[in-house]
Amino acid sequence: ATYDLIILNGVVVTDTEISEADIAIRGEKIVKVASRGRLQDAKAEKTIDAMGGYVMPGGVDAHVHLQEPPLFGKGSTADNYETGSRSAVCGGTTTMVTFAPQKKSEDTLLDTLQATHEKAKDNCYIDYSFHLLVGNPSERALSEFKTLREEGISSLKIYMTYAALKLHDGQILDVLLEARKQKITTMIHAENGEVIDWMTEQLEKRKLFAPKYHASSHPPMAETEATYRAISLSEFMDTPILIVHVSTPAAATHIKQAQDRGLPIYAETCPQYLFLTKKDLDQPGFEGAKCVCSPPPRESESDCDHIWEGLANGTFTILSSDHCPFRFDDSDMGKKSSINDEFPLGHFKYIPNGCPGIETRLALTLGEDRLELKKFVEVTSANPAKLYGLWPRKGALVEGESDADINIWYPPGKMQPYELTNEMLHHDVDYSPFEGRKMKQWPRYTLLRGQVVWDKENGGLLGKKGNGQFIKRGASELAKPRMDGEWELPL
Ligand code: DUC
Ligand code: ZN
Ligand code: ZN
Ligand code: ZN
Repeated sequence: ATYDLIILNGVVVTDTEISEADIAIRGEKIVKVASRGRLQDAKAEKTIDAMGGYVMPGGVDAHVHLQEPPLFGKGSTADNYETGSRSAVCGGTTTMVTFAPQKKSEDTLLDTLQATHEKAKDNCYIDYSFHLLVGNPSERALSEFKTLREEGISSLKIYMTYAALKLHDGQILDVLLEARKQKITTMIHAENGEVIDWMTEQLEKRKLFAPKYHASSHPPMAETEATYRAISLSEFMDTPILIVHVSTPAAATHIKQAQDRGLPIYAETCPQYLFLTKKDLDQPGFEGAKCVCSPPPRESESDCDHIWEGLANGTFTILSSDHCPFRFDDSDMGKKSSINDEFPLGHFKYIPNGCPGIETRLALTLGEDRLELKKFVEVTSANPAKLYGLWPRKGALVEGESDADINIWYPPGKMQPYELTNEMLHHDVDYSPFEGRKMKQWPRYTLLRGQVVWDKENGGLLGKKGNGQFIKRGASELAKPRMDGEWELPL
């Protein structure tokens, strides 16, 4: 046969085009995208009839926490590389970029990278790479950025909050300067840690410990201020940044204004800021702990509307899950590790921060019918690939260049609307913050480098752990300094 697999009768959607087209795959690659009918008589080992469903590049989730030690409150992440990537593939995500976390007490990044490779190796259902999480930008760590690039790592993340990770502004400048030299994209968690600590003390004085006070302890101002500070530091150093998990309309406005001035400021948001609000934290008993993440779900649906608008108008470059899973009913490692003798109903400040969402990101967002289809592909697949140096191998359907990582969705209206339950999901977590949501979509088939790894109606998960490969990444396609040459100290 000429081809290994052809996909007929789909509506092919990329970030730039929608067309009635058929796709031919040979080995691991897309070799032909042809207008309807032209592949009808082609010889192929196997044919999939997409029946008018959307055919899109596989999801790229560029913000995933797996197998991390306690960093964000008590407790460690529930999913390891196996269960996290299994959950990903069952929801149509074929590439993930997880964090390789360096602690404050560690001097080197290369050991961190090595240790994270060991966690992932032979365990992943999907392709993967790492962002280095820089907890200690020591001279040694900074001098290793060059080697990181040679190892295929072209991005890192830093924090402006969390005792275990927080960098002060001078350290952020150190990181930005070296990142600029090495063409590394810097992701920033922008919340003002001192404001959070101060608010936490005020709440404690008033004996307010319930999960909902997590939101009070992380006021929008803490995010807005830190976002503007991050933008200022980035502009000063003329180096691109990506602000992760933006939740606040005022922060989005600062980002938009910086972008309109031509600054290389990129931003990410996540489904929790599209679908959850403070109400989800304000549940009877300890239930609200399920939705404790940072930044927290915000005040009202109008905040969510603003975040949707930011996706539509390009303020947000990417939509990631920030999958950071903790089990709910687990008093050692999970949300309930924040319950103790002193705080029998829990204390918000000890609740590990994070929600699972790697499997629900695509279907939840697509099913909402609120984003144009090309925009959906752009923010969930094409842009994360472009931003982090994976494009056009990932996030695209380019003949001869793109891996055959593909989602085939149900034709619009074909799926009976249903309610999401945690039982449907494949993570190692005992809840979903999106339990009970009305869903209209799910991937019918998912392909990873030409192999059907998910077939919803025939066996479900068909992929195997170990199918996923580490992907070496190059420089960002999007994030570049405005000026060429070395940064000059302004005198
Ligand atoms: N926010 C979370 O909710 N979890 C992990 C880290 C973070 O910044
Ligand atoms: Zn703190
Ligand atoms: Zn973060
Ligand atoms: Zn995160």
